[in-house]
Amino acid sequence: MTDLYPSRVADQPTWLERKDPVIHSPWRYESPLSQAQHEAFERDGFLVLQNVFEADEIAALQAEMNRLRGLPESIDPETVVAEPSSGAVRSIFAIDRQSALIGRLAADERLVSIANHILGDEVYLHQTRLNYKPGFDGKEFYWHSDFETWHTEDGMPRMRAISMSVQLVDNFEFNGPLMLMPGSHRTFVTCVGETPEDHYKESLRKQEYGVPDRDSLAKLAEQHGIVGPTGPAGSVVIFDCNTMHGSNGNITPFPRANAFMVYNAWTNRLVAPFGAERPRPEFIAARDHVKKLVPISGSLAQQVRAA
Ligand code: 6CS
Ligand code: FE
Repeated sequence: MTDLYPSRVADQPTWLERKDPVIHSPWRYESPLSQAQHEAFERDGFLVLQNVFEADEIAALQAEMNRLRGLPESIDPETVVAEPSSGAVRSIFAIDRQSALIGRLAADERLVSIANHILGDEVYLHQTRLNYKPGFDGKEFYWHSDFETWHTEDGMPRMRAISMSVQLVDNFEFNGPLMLMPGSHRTFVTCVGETPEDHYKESLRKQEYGVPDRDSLAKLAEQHGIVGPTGPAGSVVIFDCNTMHGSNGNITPFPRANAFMVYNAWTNRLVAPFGAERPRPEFIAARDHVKKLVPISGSLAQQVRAA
């Protein structure tokens, strides 16, 4: 398959035009986004939705997040990533497969219907994770395009995937919220440096490869600016797979936790990595056990009561 976005192959970074649509369906009256939201996502490469979930649903998610932070027996240790310095839990991957409630959240009609609309296809979960960004110890996520990694290391062919970050606690401007460069999704910044063997063992703690060069980041920030959407627990940040983003460390006592789901178009399923010897493991990039998501309606809190 032709590599439309070759990265980590040259010794100089380059800028490539995006070759894929941002939204793969036309806006219609019955679309799950308003016309203004549809146009905002197209223009900026991200969208923030507030008050998507009810208070009892958020409470159920927070209880589940706290339960999982204790790393119960049921959590596969391989899916847990610790903070480089303190050893505190930084992320738990494949969380939809290890928590019935997060699995239910990922399949919720309020999220999947938007993914179907933006990606113009049925969707499956490429990756899910619970990010804890603990108080005092939460380290930064340096600037990056997710697609650069998913294309180069996972074999994701086209820019036809989106991330949804459901904020599980209030996101303030000071506890390390996500920062995005609006409009950066239209430029693919290639990276230099060959992908090391088993790169994910380091990159999920602190990413060193697949990291854009400083000149490119400065130029993108100059052109597009930087925004750091904040919002109450239950807000959802939806962003395109190629929107440049990162987040600062968290030295406040307030954790910044979110449930992070990546929806990939069914027709965009992974092939062989475009820039790595071997594909990353299934818990980071779903390849073999993928299934089309059937949207589920109703309260998440019901799921807990029924369990
Ligand atoms: O490598 C990855 O797939 C993950 N790393 C980051 C920093 N964002 C995307 C994704 O969760
Ligand atoms: Fe990312």
